[in-house]
Amino acid sequence: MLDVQNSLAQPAHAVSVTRREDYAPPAWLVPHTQLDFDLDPATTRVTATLSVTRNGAHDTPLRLDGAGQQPVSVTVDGVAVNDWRIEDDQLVIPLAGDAHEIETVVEIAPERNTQLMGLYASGGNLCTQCEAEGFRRITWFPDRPDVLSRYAVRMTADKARYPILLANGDPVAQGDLDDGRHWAEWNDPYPKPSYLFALVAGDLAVNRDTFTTMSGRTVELGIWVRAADLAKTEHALAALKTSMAWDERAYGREYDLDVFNIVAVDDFNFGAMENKGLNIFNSRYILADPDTATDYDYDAIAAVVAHEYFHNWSGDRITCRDWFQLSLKEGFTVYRDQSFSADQGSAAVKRIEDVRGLRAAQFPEDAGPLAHPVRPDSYQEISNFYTATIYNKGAELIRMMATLLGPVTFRAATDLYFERFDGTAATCEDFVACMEEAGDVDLTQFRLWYSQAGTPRVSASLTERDGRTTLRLAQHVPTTPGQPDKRSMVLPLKLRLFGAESGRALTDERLVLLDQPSETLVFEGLAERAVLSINRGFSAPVIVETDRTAADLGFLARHDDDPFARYEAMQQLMLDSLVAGAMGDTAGHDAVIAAVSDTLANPDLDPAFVAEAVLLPSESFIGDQLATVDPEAIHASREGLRRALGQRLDDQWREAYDIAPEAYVYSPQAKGRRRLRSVALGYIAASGAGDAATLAFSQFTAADNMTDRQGALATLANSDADEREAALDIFYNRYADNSLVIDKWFQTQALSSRADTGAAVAELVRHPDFTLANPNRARALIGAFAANQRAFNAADGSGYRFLADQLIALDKLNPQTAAKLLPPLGRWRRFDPARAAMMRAELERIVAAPGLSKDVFEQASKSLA
Ligand code: 0A1
Ligand code: ZN
Repeated sequence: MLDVQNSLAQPAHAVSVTRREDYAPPAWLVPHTQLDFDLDPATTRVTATLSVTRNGAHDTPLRLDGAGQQPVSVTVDGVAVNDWRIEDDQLVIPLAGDAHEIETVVEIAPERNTQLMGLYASGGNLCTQCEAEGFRRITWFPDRPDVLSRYAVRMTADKARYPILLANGDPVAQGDLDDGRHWAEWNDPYPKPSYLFALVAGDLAVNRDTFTTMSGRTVELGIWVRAADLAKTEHALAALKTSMAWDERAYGREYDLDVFNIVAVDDFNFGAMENKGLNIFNSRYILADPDTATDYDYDAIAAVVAHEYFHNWSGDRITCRDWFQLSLKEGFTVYRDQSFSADQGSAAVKRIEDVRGLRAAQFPEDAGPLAHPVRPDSYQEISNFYTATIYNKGAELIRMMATLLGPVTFRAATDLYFERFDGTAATCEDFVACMEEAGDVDLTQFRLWYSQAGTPRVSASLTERDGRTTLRLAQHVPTTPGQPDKRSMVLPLKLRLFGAESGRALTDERLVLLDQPSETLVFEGLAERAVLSINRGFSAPVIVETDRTAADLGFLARHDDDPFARYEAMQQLMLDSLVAGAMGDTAGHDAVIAAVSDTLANPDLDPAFVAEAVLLPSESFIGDQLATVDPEAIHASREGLRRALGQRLDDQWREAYDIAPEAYVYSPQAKGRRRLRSVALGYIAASGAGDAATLAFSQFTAADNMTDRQGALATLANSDADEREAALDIFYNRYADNSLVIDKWFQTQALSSRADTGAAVAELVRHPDFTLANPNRARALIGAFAANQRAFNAADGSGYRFLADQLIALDKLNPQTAAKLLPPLGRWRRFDPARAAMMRAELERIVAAPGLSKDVFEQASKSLA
């Protein structure tokens, strides 16, 4: 093992930590902001005029955030001044009075902005991204979310190159200039923080529609894309209108401006951004047609469109006081978008998908070196806190409060919240206090969910004696970095007992609040031996350990009336068998095969549910159950069970696969059938059947939609068949000019279960279409590879070295995106000493890389600690 004790290199910059406890209100407010942009990709001149007012009695100077730019000029009340100074990237201006007008002029270079924060160029257009701290890269400003200002924006640009000029709020005026340039003015009447500012200048076409709000106002909707993509905006536009109507119905929230614009750009660090009245999207969450987008893409587009739209209230009208409160808007908005999606199709399948996502991303985060509370206490770089914990665990917290209050009271509580905090920058505490007040409940102990990191573990066991059935529940909250001692939390557990013989429910569903280290529940007079169904609907985001036997789990997988619990029983049955299989014991196969067979044969089940239920847990999730991850043993165990399932249930897979082909429609039913077919194809291939590659290849060529085409391609990509190369070539050539589909081509290869995937990926970074400059492309290849447990954790350390090389190269262009790729290296504690040492060595190499960003430094140094 390497000696790594004192070898942590120092970063080039001093580490500065921002702490929640240091929050102080802003010294100066900015009621009004006028921005004038003379747009040009090489040099854009930004003139900002800020009306500033002293906030309370103090004598501190005005401090405006910047990012290294030199002001061309500074004036106070129309007079040029030179008594300003620059201190720690802040422009410090002494001011005598209580209200002044400050004008600064700066020049910035959007075309050189590879970080994609601030004003940047994408696909020949200019656009902005300001959350969290991008506005300071545009102009000097108190760039913090609790400074709300009314913005008026004027843009001037070359008319031929940038015929469309958009900003927040409503268009006010526009006109032409003599020199081929034109201008437009926009005005946003709602005070907003700087992170919600946006502008777009480009050559864009629009898909327009209108929406009539519940009070009868007409809103002009527009989705702006490059002209060639216009036909791919229908689904997003429909989703937008459905979201607007849903938010009126479900939360009583009406849209508040006369226009709502969405712009799609190809280069974007995240999914999308909720800028007031001008959402900017990663094009992957807008563009769809059946030929290029999968069902998964369609669902994700609707979810992200809804998410950003819902932010208009949970984010824009009520924003966050400081970035420690990020989950106030994100957790709540994810909960809102999850509820929206659940209402559009199968709520049960949506819940299963959401929990699978939570377990894939958030549970490992909560169990590793980057674990942090939903409301963190400190950060070095806020961009690193756009995490599954803030978003997805945050959504689970809201869901638990909704469960505790019940739907009617929860709605009264959100009404209270929206009414009381409208137009302000609020805190997580404000939200909880509204829940408490409207729900007339005491959430004192519940608040620990915001402050304690780590996934609670619950153990549950049923015993029977003398006709009494006793349920023993105990909880344990693991230690996490900086939090050695944990207190017991409130865990809302829905549970029900079933008769092992009759299959009948023996009790009603109960909501048990486990708020002690352990508790005992006694059930008297049950007619037969009971089987426990617990954490139904995944009512608490916890890990439940039970002593249920394979027979009990198989029983629940067949009979539980809660679809999530039924899915969960099957998953547990599979997991137990897979974990045993990784130690060489395959005796558990039979019980899994029987339960899968019965599930496939059950005519009452929705195919979409069946597809989820019969899918084996991922290799990573199996690894999460083991003290030490053995990637090869896990892979072999999972492939072994897949093969056994494929062979033993061959007839049933073929029956599921052979359902009559239908012309493509996007509906929950059709989606479910496609999903089940593709799962069946995977099992047929896993069985080693001689015709599997032929089947996959003919599905690939005959498909009239991307779901079936990519499903077949993924199956072939895992195989050694001759058809593999042919399919990859056909796919590439067919979509060579569609970057979103080429991302799928890279990703499918990076996720392949073949033994040579590491070598293939190392080759693919040299492909002419590969670039680190586009975040989608970097994630499609590098991110997907790092998520491929077997390939990434190759015993010779080549996967670790490769990721570190790519990360160091990407950091020079785009620190935010680079930092997001780092966490797989931080999982070293979960591996054997040889792998752990190699992972640590790569983390050390990253920390020592010259000119490292603070984004990557924070992630890498915390991962080593
Ligand atoms: N608020 C956005 C997420 C987002 C955060 C940071 C960004 O900067 C690169 C972009 C988007 C959301 O929740 O959708
Ligand atoms: Zn969001």
